[in-house]
Amino acid sequence: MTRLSRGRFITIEGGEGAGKSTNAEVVRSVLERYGFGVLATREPGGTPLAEEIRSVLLGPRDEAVDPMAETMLIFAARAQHVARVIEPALRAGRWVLCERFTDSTFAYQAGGRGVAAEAVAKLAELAHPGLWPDLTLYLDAAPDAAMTRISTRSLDRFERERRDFFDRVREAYAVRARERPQIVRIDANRDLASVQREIVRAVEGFLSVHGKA
Ligand code: T5A
Repeated sequence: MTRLSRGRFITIEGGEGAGKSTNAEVVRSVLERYGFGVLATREPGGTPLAEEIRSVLLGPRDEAVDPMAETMLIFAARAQHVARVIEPALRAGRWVLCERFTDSTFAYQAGGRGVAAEAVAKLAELAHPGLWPDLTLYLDAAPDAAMTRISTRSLDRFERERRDFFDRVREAYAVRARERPQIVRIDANRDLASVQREIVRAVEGFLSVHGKA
């Protein structure tokens, strides 16, 4: 097995139905082919406590959820996930592949809900000081087409939002992708085979630079 003293942290981002779960498998298989041990996880969630918070966040409810309360619940789950799962794995030299992380909070809570981006940045610094993804694959898909892909599922509290919410989420992702060179935008509107070819290219490009001790 290829072993680095500290593993690398890779995240997959994008809107609903963009293909994160489907393509996480592709990323994992490339990393394993190159000999890296991979821990695959997701947010919100990834530990028993954080999964409980996920259920609270995603379940439908009659009470309107205050955007800052929602943001703090997400960061409570994230702090637990980072402390108990992500950091120990990285320290042990494993690579962590996480579906969604703080870029989701910039997109959904800042972009979608209107929470100040500065507040999200402050909470991020408290919940995961100094930890940011080494590589983020951002699957950019037009909301209408991506929602059609998941239309046969029962929809969670976020997926029931209106179209303009998802437009704001997408715009916030676009801003984030322009600001952070670690974010690689993948056009996820194309057929799955084309998307996956580009993902393999992006991961192999990353490995050629960051896959060595
Ligand atoms: N949230 C989360 C926040 O608001 N703030 C935060 O900080 C965090 C971390 C989590 C929710 O929480 C919110 C955002 C979310 O609403 P989730 O289940 O983790 O929810 O995320 P979702 O985006 O809801 O997950 P989905 O399963 O809906 O989307 P995926 O994983 O992006 O899509 P996937 O891979 O399941 O694919 C969906 C379908 O599309 C097909 C697949 O085969 C599958 O059938 N597909 C394609 N079809 C054609 N062409 C392609 N290119 C395709 N790619 C995939």
